[in-house]
Amino acid sequence: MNRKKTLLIGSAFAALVLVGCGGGSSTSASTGYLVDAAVANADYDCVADGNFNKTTGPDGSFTCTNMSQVRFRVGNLVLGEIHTLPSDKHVFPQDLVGVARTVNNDNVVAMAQLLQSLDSDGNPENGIAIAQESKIAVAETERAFNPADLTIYQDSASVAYRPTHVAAQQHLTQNIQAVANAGVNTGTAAANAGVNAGTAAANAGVNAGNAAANAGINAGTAAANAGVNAGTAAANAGVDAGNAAANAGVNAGSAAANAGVNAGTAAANAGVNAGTAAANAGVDAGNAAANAAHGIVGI
Ligand SMILES: [Ca+2]
Repeated sequence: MNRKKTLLIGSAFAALVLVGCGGGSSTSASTGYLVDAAVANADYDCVADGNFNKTTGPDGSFTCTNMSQVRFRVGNLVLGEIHTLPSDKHVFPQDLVGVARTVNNDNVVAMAQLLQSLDSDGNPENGIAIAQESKIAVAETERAFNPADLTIYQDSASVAYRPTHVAAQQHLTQNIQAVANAGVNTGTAAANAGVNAGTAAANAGVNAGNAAANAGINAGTAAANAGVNAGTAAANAGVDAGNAAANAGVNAGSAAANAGVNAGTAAANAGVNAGTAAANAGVDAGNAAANAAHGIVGI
């Protein structure tokens, strides 16, 4: 490969600095993962970004701003390209070959066999880490991966572990299923979280509504009670005033009646006295006349 590595690495560094400075939403980087199991220290080129000679992280991660053309390599051996980042952000050999994940054709399985055999500890179950010397040895000049040349690549890289077609296919299928399950679990957890948040918001709304209704009821009750109290006080005041007026009338009437009775009694007494005096005078006059007829003069 005749890439100008120093210049290109410098370009990649400048791009990272720009991303780190938050160079705008239209240029934000995306991260995907190169997998059979996670493939660490593989090479990739963000072709659409113009950034080349990058290596995948320990988890197989790769980062480009524009995913419309990303090329994956093991040294000079080109595995393939993607032209969009899969929705689950994982790139399997099928994605590099350009077939469905359900397809395990010879090209796909041979690529899985190569990646698994390049694992530095010969145990793809714990991830695939490609040693630097294996990358350099696997192909001296740039070429496209050819499933017919699998043994040549393995011999060039002096690999110790060479999984069979069946074993490599099983390992690959298991990891595809694991990624799919992780996606389902993530989706379910997100859905549950959404439901819980919605329920909590609904409950909060109901509680707020109940509190407002109770506050309204309390205010209404307090106003009603205040009205009743005021009415009762006014009624009591009216009753008191009425009672006082009635009592005053009764007292006045009683006084007037008593005065009439007294006056009548006095007048009657005066009549009686006058009658008595007149009667007495008549008696006296009669006595005097009788006495005179009997020759009694005075007493
Ligand atoms: Ca390993």
